[in-house]
Order: sequence, then C-alpha cells, then structure tokens
Amino acid sequence: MLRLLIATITVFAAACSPPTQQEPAKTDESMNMETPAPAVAGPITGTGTVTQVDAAAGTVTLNHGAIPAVSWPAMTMQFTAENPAILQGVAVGDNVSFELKSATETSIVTSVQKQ
Ligand SMILES: [Cu+2]
Repeated sequence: MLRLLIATITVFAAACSPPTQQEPAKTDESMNMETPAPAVAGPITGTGTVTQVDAAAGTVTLNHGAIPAVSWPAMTMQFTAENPAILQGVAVGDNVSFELKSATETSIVTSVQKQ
C-alpha cells in the first residue's frame, strides 16, 4: 500500500488590520525635567581648631579647613550653635569636628565635637 500524504498548508495573509488612527499632534508637552540630585547629599562636616567660644551666647569661632561641599577654603569664622549646649566642654585650642546645619544655613553648627 502506498500512502500518499498530502499536506496542504494554506497561509492566509492577514489583511484585516484596520487603518491606523492618526492621533492629533500634542501641543501641550509637559516640561517634566525634574533634577533629583541635590547639590549636597548628606551632612556637611568640617574640622578645625577653636579660636573663641562663648557658650552663653552660643557662638564659636573656628579656624577650619577647606569644606568642598560648600566651596569653602580654609578660614577662620564664627558660627552660631543651633543648640548652645553643644558648646559645653568645648574650649579654645580644641581640635574639633563640626557639622553645618545645611548648605543654605552654613553659619549654624549642629554639632561640635572634640577630636
Ligand atoms: Cu568658613
């Protein structure tokens, strides 16, 4: 017996896609260009030597090293302690590390600690 296999493959070209609807051009493109990166991430810290301290007034003068985060060279300047209590135990001549309140409140220190 001779078997005759006839495979009939019929390919229908799918020509039934509807015409593409053209959307009108958008004229109000929203300018969504958020820049997520802040100028400074994390605490801004420095180190220096205390040249003057007035715990009662809440001020401390530091001869501090460069602080690249706020583009400061080394200098001597006075800071105000956010909480004057942090200046208790800090004396002239101490080498300290300190933390600025923020990049926009650079004259305020939130922490002054002896090294
Ligand atoms: Cu300074």
